[in-house]
Amino acid sequence: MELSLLVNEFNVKGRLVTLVPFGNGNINDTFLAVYRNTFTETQVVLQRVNKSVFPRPDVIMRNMHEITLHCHEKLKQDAKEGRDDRVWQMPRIVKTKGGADFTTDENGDVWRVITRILSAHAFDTAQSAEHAQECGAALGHFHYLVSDMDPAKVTDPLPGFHVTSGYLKQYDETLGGELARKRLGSSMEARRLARFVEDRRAFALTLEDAQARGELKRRMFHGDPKVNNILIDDFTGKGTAMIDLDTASPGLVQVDFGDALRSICNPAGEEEANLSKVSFDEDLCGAFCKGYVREAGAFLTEADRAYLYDSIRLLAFELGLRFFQDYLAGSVYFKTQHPEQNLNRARVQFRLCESIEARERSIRNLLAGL
Ligand code: GN1
Ligand code: MG
Repeated sequence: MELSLLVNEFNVKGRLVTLVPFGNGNINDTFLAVYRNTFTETQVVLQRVNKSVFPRPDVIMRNMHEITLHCHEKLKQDAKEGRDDRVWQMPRIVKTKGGADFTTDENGDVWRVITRILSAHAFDTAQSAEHAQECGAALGHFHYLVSDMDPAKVTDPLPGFHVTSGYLKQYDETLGGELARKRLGSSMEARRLARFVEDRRAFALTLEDAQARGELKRRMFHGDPKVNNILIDDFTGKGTAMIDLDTASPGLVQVDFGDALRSICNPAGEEEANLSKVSFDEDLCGAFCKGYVREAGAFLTEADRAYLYDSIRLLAFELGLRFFQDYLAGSVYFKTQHPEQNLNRARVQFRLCESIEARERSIRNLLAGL
């Protein structure tokens, strides 16, 4: 179906004048739709939920419905009480003209429309310590928003997501395939990355083991709090919203913390080709933590704090492993623009992981002061 016909199934006022690709997501396809009338315009975001990644796109939408319902109620209440120094935002679902949360096209693909937060942008890399601090505040505020949500209202959107042992298993299965053997056989760099994985197998289970021992408990988390899922107000430079709620579900807040930091503290970004530019920036880490603790410090237990360093190291490792496995499997999960892209993304995350390991003592000191 033509995209313009599809977006017009949703209830947006005005006439559609622009429909263009939008954002840099690795999973879903995203478009910006601009509607105009004589006096003003409305901008919305149209997305196709990737059904080869998310087995149940309808579940994704039901979760989004529940999470936004909960958070919008809380935001309204907080605004009434004048609790915050800003207007925290969260996009809402735009319904179809028939009142549904999404529509399905002739290929069985699920499409949704959400409101666009205006006068705000996300960045692919941290721009400054102030930016990192605002990212911390935005994630902390998100954790505060979902902290009293009933996790039973949310269904696991992506079974196995952030279960590192599962990614290792998948990696091992991929290694047995013909394509993987060919790619490893012809590239010294790929073999180096394979050794990198082998050296960290035991460490990879740290968070899972802590959870099994009952030291860490699951609660609502975001699941994908990388820097370009955090919107910053163009005028004030303050964090205003966390976007991309597809993976929000019960999980470990440490995973969010680690994922946000592996993203924010690597100013070279996930696509850097020159590995010598990739390293973990402790000043950005300190700034992020300051913002996070201001909004959510009260939620962190002693046990939570004990695993913060490991989670930063682990999430860089885990994402590197996921990129590497996908490269060896023929890049079927993460979208790519060129054939070696997932290999390079893996190199970047593993280099970042090494940099985190080299700074262990000082990162631990920094985190101990939170
Ligand atoms: C994917 O959709 P996007 O680009 O925000 C991925 C994350 C990775 C990220 C790395 C559902 O996120 O887990 O950290 O790429 N999301 C999923 O850029 O796998
Ligand atoms: Mg995503």
